[in-house]
Amino acid sequence: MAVAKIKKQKKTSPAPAPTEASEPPAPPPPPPAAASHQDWLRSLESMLEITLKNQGPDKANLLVAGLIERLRAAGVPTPSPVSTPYINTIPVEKEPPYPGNREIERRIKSLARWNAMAMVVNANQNESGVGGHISSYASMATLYEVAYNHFFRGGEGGRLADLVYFQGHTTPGNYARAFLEYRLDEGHLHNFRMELADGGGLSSYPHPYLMPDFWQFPTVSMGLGPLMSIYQARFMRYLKARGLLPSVEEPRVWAFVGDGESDEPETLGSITLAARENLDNLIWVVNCNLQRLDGPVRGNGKIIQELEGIFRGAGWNVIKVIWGTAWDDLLALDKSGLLVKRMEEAVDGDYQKYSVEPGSYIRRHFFGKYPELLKLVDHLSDDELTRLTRGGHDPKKVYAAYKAAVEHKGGPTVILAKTIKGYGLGEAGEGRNISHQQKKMNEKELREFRARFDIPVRDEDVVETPFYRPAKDSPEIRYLLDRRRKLGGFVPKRAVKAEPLQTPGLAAFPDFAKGSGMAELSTTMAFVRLLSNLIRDKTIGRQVVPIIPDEARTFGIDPLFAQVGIYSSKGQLYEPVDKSSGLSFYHEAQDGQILEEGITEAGSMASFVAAGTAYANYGINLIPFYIYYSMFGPQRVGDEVWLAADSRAKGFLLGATSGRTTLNGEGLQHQDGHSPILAGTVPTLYAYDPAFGYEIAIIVCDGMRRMFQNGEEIFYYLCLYNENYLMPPMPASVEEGVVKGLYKFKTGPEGKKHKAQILGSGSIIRSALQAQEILAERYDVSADVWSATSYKNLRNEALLVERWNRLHPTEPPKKPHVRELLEKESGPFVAVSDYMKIVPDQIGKWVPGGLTTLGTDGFGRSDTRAHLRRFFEVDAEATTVATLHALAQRGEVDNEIVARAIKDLNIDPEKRFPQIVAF
Ligand SMILES: Cc1ncc(C[n+]2csc(CCOP(=O)(O)OP(=O)(O)O)c2C)c(N)n1
Ligand SMILES: [Mg+2]
Repeated sequence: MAVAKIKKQKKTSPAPAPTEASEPPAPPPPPPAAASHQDWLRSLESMLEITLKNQGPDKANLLVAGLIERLRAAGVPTPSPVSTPYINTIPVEKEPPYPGNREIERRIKSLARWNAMAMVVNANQNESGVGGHISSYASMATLYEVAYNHFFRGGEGGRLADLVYFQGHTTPGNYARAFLEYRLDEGHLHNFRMELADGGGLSSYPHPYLMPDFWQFPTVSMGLGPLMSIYQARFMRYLKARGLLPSVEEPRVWAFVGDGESDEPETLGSITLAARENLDNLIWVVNCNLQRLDGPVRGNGKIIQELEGIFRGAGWNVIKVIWGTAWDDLLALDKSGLLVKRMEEAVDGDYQKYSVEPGSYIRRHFFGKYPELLKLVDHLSDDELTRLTRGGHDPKKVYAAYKAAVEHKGGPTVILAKTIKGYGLGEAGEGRNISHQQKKMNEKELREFRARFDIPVRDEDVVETPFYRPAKDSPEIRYLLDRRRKLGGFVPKRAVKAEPLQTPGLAAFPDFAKGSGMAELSTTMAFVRLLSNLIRDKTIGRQVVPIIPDEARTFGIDPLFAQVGIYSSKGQLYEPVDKSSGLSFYHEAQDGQILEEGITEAGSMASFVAAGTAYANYGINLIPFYIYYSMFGPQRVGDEVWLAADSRAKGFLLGATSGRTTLNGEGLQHQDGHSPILAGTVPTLYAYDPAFGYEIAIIVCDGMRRMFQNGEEIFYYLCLYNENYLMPPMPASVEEGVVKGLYKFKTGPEGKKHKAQILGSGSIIRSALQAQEILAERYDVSADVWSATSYKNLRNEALLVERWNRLHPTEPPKKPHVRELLEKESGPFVAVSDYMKIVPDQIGKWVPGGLTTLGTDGFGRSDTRAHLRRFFEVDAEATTVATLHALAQRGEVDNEIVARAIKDLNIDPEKRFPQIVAF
């Protein structure tokens, strides 16, 4: 049809309408029917020339853009220009009528504005320094309200709710809305940012950990919300492709993003994925209030134009909402294109200035640049000039954009909405650089605010900034509740509906308890075997979500490619070069189970969070296993791990190729000696450093039971190594010890003169086991070797007990588990770790007689394992000497023996020490 339209237009005159400025020359004659390509080109050129001459470059631009648009509509693939004129993308004639009651919606919005402002002002009046933000929500109110009244779909009636990533510091607006919806009461609002108050309070920002029935997504660490939203929308498609999404209408993912937030690499870093994956379930709304915290986002340029170019280049559908309805008449009158030219010329710094100055300033400086433009606004008073609103404050424009966005097919949409920071705050912060920090308002400012938004608060009460909510049966509340009912219930709302899984126990994996026989393998390989067993498991196999950032071959996971396939929305359109290579060929499939994310730990972590919170967002328990290069875990994406905890994500993080000396050859950047410390900082993360296959199986089974059967909202981190050795059979009765964090693995020989205890973890337990032999054979010492699977667990338990004792001084004191365990043993305690010494040191204070620790502080080096372990002093010899020295300290062996051992074991006592900073 569109093609027919193009053909039809050939016959009509393409010349533009004459302008007042000059009479256009006669239009070129239409080319004859059989015109050649050259004739067509010439005629188009002359049309362009005429437009350029008479109407200026902007109109010429529009003309070409219009032609390209026609081609595209006719299905002809055409490259998108990266930028379009600085006007609304949706022309006024294509705007749909507004479906709601504008007047009543304005009243609701005004009340939300007032209550949001009052919440922050009150909080800071009662307790100065509590903080909160007024101005960000003030700029967002229309963007949110139109969505609340017409777009956000709730999760009632068996459907899945839209997933909305609200801008982090606009929470007062969300709370004010929930108050008007009668979901929160005044008490809650009074306790904004007073979470420890009696009866609880409201968290400063969206934190599912703190308000688990309300918030779904933490967003206030800028950049993470947008990133998460992309992977969430993609994850939804993955679930759908695998038949795991209930067959209901697909929910939409909305992300509200600050324009300043777009500076974060995480915000824009993955946008091409959204276009590549045709995520038309994803809508971003960038609130372009032109300001960030300190000042303008792009004072010398235009953030909207910059973002448009980036998003269009990445293949997104871009809808600009720049100008409010009041500008439509002016734009229609502007036949010369001069107004659009002026709009393009002014930079964001200018626009910010126009938002704080009176109409006379706008007249002089904006319109006054060209006499023709001054004429254009002759009929408007100065006051009317200030009321020429920006698109993001105009519900009609915003509605049009949202409607176009939800109807857009084939790719994600970004709405770039121009607003004013602190809108409505007047001198208290509208458009001011201090706006972001504004937390108080004086009486005059409050009165102005009240008048501007018609808030029915009495004169004498204004200074008290009382919260205001009309009665439940008032027209406003009835209207908004009715809208929410029609849209399926309240948003945001976090509801856990997932059925518990029957997770397999250790008995389901007898091979792990048996050990590896004569076969040497690494803990990574042991884990991969467990993973493929789990994937094959009849009850939970389908729930397993393996996630990997381009390292499957490094970790030996590639056989899973053929087994369950790599998820690809397009399937596999080519024959992989390694198709004939058996099990590990690169097999992409539309229902693939593996998320092979490419080289993006940030993206992989985002997928982990999406999978690990599916129990709350989609009502389905999934078991994510995200395996990555251990150095690029919390060290690289620490804030996302923190976010995972706040999101109450469940699942397993697996730091492979871990250990500072076990990963030989790779050197400083790759050798991880600190991830357990970072994992230790995350409250809901259980950190383990297992040494053997059966330990991994025990930990994973126990973790699955706790998370997916019992519903505990926790997650796990396991260090995995790539050193091959025989995996021993499981000793009797060690399961509890493995889970708690410490158990005796191998008792030393009988009949020796001295006794010692050595704790090892992960691969480096081999240093302890070899030292056990050396000590017995050469130094008459019987050392017991323990596997310390989790120092974090031991420490946390001990801290709890210690605190209980402190607070119950008259009751018999309890004993920390680690103390209870170790005080029965004799001899000094030595720990050896492939991580920094601070890892075992965590339990030092509860170890009878103290703990000697060997660890790998300092930068890694590329060399062999043996050299590295000697260098970092964590090999069998160093462990032997440390044990002898500890015995000598207790007066049990002579110092001469230690000196002799240093010599015999070829240890250079003057060698340099890898730890860098010394005092
Ligand atoms: C990662 C991170 N860095 C810094 C901050 C502190 N911060 C909070 S709001 C803000 C400015 C936000 O500007 P913008 O995104 O434009 O949002 P607006 O308030 O203007 O809507 C900053 C820097 C943060 N929350 N997260
Ligand atoms: Mg901003």
